[in-house]
Amino acid sequence: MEISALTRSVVKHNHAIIAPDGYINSNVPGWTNCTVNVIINEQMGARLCQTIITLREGGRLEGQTQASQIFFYVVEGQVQTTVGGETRTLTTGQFVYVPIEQAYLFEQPTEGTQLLTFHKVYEPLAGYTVPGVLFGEKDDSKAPIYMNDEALRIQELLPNALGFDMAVNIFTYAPGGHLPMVETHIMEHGLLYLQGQAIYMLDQQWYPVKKGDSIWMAPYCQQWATTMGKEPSVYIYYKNVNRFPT
Ligand code: UGY
Ligand code: MN
Repeated sequence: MEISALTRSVVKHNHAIIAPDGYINSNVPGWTNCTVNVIINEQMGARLCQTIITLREGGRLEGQTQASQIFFYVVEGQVQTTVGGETRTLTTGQFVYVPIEQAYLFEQPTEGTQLLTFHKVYEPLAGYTVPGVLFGEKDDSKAPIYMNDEALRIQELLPNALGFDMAVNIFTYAPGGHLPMVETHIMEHGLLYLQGQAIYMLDQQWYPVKKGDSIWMAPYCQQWATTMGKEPSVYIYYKNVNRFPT
């Protein structure tokens, strides 16, 4: 029998691992017939919000973004999505980016559909227009090799353009793959493991992680990772980008 007093989750001042075993549900106005878990939020010192939403039959997310843009990614399942006058059925691996001040509707999900969201307060940049609605998908053929290492591939899901102040990337590590260096940087990350297992080093502490785990890394939280086991490890992650370092 598992011991309920143990968990792999940790919450520190500059990083957190959130494993699903500790989830407690939140009610979010306008999001109905679903379970919402707020994984990362300003309450823990972060400047982004990350949620995981599990939709039941009849599940519905209806709302209007305000100061924060929201990136919705289908981790599993299928849902009908209407944003900016366009209706599409989104399935596993597909996403929609919803800019600020934009109405959105998700409805008619298959039972158990899981969505990941990243929210960030949008910082306008003089001379650049606010991004519009964007649909897209995970596509391994669009994931170039990272830092000349055949074992590492990154797909950028959002355009690399100054109008955007957030990036969302999918990082795939083939067996044996690891980050080429310990990263020390100003950007913040929110992250969800989509596949496999790994060892993550955060602020000189070592954590075993796997599919379904989320990680928060504050600015300057030192980070390194290596995949573990015989299958690739894959995560989707958020990063704030393209703004003046105040
Ligand atoms: O883009 C990044 O900073 C990325 N290489 N970091 C990470 O995967 N922890
Ligand atoms: Mn990084």
